[in-house]
Amino acid sequence: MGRGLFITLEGVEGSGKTTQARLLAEALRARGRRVTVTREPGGTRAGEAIREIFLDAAVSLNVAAELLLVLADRAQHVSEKLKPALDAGEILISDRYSDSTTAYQGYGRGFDLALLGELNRLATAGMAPDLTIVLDCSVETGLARTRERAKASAQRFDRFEGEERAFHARVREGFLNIARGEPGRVTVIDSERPLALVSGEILAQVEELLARRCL
Ligand code: T5A
Repeated sequence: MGRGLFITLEGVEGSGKTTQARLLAEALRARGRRVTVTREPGGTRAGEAIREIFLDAAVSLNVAAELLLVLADRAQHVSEKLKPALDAGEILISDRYSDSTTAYQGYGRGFDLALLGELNRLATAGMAPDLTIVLDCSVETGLARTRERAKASAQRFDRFEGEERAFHARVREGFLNIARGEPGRVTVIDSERPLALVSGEILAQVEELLARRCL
């Protein structure tokens, strides 16, 4: 069994990650590929339990506690789900991964980036994505989309959706900085545009990588 391909989708709230993860998986499956779609926080039983606490705005968490919770989620996710899927030769699509921690807990909350990098390496056991797509849209567009959805389903804001605009702006800048620092792994795609245009560009990137890797 060969190694598969690990793709992560990143970006601010409402940038379209969940929708694009689903569309990408459908397109790849239609081409006969074996695909696993997963998410962080979550993706395992432990991870879904952690997600409940992590997102609950009514639960008080300081920055270190918030960081360590999401890293615990990641450590379990890597060993229980991500690594087995990759070892089985699948295409693995994760809706958020380690760049979200750098962007949210690092750039957003101000946690020391060097120490955060070390802790992320511990949690990932060194497993880095082959391709990361940052779906980039303005904070206003992203939050308007999530607010619209929350209104339609009568949901309350989670810990992050309720944060001030400046926090989300730092998170967005964080993702763009990560992309500037690792252009070989990270591609930024403008997700203000219609869904079909965005999904077409993502699929083209993935197909190009599959061809380059002879997969
Ligand atoms: N977090 C996570 C951290 O702080 N640190 C970490 O290390 C990790 C892993 C996760 C939260 O946890 C934080 C970040 C997050 O705040 P979540 O519920 O998983 O919480 O939240 P998000 O990942 O932000 O997911 P969202 O569902 O809010 O946003 P998505 O997935 O980016 O957007 P999506 O696809 O659900 O789309 C939102 C709406 O917009 C529409 C969709 O149809 C949908 O209604 N839409 C578009 N409309 C028009 N044009 C387009 N191009 C559109 N794309 C999507």
